[in-house]
Amino acid sequence: MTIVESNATGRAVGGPGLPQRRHLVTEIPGPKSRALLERKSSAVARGVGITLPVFTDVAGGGVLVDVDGNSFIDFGTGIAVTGIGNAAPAVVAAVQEQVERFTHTCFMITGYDSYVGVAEALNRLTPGDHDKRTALFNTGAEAVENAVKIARSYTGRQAVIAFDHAYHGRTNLTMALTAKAMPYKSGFGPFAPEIYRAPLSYPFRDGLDGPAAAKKAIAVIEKQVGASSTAAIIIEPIQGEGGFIVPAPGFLTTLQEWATANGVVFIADEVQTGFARTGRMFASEHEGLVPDLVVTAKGIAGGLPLSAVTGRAEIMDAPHVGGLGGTYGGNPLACAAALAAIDSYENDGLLERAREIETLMLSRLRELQASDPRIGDVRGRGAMIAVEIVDPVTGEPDAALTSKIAAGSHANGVILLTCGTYGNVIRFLPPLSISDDLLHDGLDVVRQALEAA
Ligand code: PLZ
Repeated sequence: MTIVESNATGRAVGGPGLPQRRHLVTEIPGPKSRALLERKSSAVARGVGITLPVFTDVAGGGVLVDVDGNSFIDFGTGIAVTGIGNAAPAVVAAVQEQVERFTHTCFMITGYDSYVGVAEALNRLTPGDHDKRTALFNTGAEAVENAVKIARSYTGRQAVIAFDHAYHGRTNLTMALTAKAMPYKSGFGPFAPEIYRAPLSYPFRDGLDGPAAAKKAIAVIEKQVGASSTAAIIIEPIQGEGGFIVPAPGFLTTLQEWATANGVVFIADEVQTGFARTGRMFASEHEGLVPDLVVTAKGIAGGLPLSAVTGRAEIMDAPHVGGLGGTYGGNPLACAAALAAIDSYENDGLLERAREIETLMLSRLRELQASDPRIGDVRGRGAMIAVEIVDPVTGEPDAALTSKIAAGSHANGVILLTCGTYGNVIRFLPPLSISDDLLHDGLDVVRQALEAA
């Protein structure tokens, strides 16, 4: 049985050349993964969890092959990262070319053109045609922290408004912005001050239209914080970890109008929603939203660690020279990867592909919902789709059933992630390089797991 490709040296290679099929050859986890799991538990801190008990050999297209030779359908993309496909050939080539020239200089010491190129691309692609600037970092959380620094520097104000169900990271400031205690915050306080939380639009649960939900949030901000103390509002245009919650139309734009009228910086956290994931380059575009600052990461570099803050030149340029940076921010390998990935998002029909995936997945999942009342809601955009699992009688979240569906899917060769404040949302984040056949096969596995649960 050979299911992995190899190169001239006999080393396994990933990418789209891998056989695109779900194929299990051992029990899950297989013997090699079990041995690695044992080493993990004696070598790696237990706080670093693992969703599927398997270790990766190669990945590409729409599959991931583990060290025992089991081929999984990838509905996770490493949490919305490898949108253009794992080991995408253009990214591999760009990184290989760069790694032989130089691996690092620190952009704050001596520059290189790929950093500037990524900044130019983000300035061009993020919503709005105003004058923009970009700064590069390593992770989503680090970019969020910097967006807050920049907004505070620009406004001279301190308070930051985040929302119910928000996820912005695991560093100290971003833990404070993140809404969910377990597993992200419990025991890790005290948290950064001057963070306040406003209610979110959650159409499935609050029944409010967008402007009405925004009015509620604005009332909280005005009464509990005060507009004149508020530096920024930060929000995910579609919430990721919080449950793939698409706010009601008009929620985001009403908030933004209020922010603009009150000198408050509007920050869109597009870390999970960015780069064609939702069928647009950025999810803000679905509502014509033009954020003051846009935070990006994940999909930006095809799997290499890179993040960015992009926004209005006058806001971005508020911090003093030397006020922003970091040793690795905008690392040359990550920038080379990003230029290749961005080119692919723009020129390989990936926006259209994301919309096709949306159509296929929504219709299959709504069909399932029609015959199974445990699916309370089907929602999402592009290749960012979710189902909310509920008790059919009470409508209460059913986290236990959700875990069973995920476990049943894992055991049958589908990488499937859950999310949500109540742990009752199954989320689908397939790569845009996946075939329709694999989407259908993966959805069949999920349906069977739901029926069996
Ligand atoms: N903002 C909207 O989705 C990362 C993290 C999962 P980092 N989401 C997945 C986990 O359990 O750690 C994320 C996000 C949004 C910020 C972040 C943070 O990005 O690159 O993980 O720091």
